[in-house]
Amino acid sequence: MKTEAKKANEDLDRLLRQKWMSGTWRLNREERPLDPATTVKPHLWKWADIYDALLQARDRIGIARGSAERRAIRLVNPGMAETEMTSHTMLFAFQLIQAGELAPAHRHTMTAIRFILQGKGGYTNVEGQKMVMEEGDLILTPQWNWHEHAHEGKEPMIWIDGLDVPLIKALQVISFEPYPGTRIPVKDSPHLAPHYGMTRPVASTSEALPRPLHYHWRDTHLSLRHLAEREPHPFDGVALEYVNPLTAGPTLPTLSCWVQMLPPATRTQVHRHTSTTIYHAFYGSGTTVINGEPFHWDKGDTFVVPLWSWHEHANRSATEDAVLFSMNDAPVLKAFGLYREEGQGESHIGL
Ligand code: 1HN
Repeated sequence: MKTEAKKANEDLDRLLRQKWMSGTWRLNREERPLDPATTVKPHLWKWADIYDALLQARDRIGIARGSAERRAIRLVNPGMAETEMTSHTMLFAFQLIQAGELAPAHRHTMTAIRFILQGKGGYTNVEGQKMVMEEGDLILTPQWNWHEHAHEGKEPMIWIDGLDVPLIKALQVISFEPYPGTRIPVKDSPHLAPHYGMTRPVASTSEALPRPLHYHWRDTHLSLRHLAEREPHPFDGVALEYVNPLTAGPTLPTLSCWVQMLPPATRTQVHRHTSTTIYHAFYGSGTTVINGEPFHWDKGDTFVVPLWSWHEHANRSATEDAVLFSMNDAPVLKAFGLYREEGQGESHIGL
């Protein structure tokens, strides 16, 4: 009797399959977990390895229109070997450009951020807005904006590229277009440039909204120092989000960037949330414990904290500040009411 019923069920399953249908009674436990389950692995990349890879690429890979348009090294999450992404939603890469080189113009439906690590004299041009890169600056390339990078200095420029590639891929809306001309004209006439920082040339006839795409380290650093005079956030330390001043919302619709300082010999409390974060140690050294496993970081190291993982940070130095730059996908989760956060209110890192 039992086997007959089983056979009838199998017949039904087969019938449904043939007609491109399927019964919901087939759902298994893995598809209905109590807690979010992720394939993203916690992982740390050492700066020495990233830097060595960049130098090798500098010597071997030329950048030119139509061949390699960018010389960038991606961080591949050990849980995402097939897609070569850093998390299920984000890609983190390190780009090197030499004096005189041009990373030719294009645009795509992916959104990008750049965080500048080394060099002087490089710039990125986003829709005619030429932004000269300085260490610690954050520069945004919103989706579908024409952009190119060039370098008029001497020493190589190195920066972080952060993008929402895997998210846009999952939504199946990747579009990529090479720029039809050679260079994006720089809008430097007062009549064309919509905005100069918080001012506008009086001769300008433009009523375009300002495009706040460039966050200078000199400003960020001052804000961090001011905030450091107050009580640190229990889970995040002295932490700032780069906001979009036109919307008062996150840095970008899909990505939020943060910078956070851990004063000497301080640690944060353990918490977890449904967003994923990629951290880069801008300076200092510390330890981040992810689901009980310690990850020791020094300047330049980069690591992933997957969603719903318990984590806490500590500054390992008793005398020097530590600063982490990070990018997360929280805006996506918040937009759909999927952001959840839990705190344990304790710290396991002994100092
Ligand atoms: C891209 O357009 C840049 O414009 C860097 O510098 C890295 C990784 C994947 C897809 C597009 C850039 C990228 C990228």
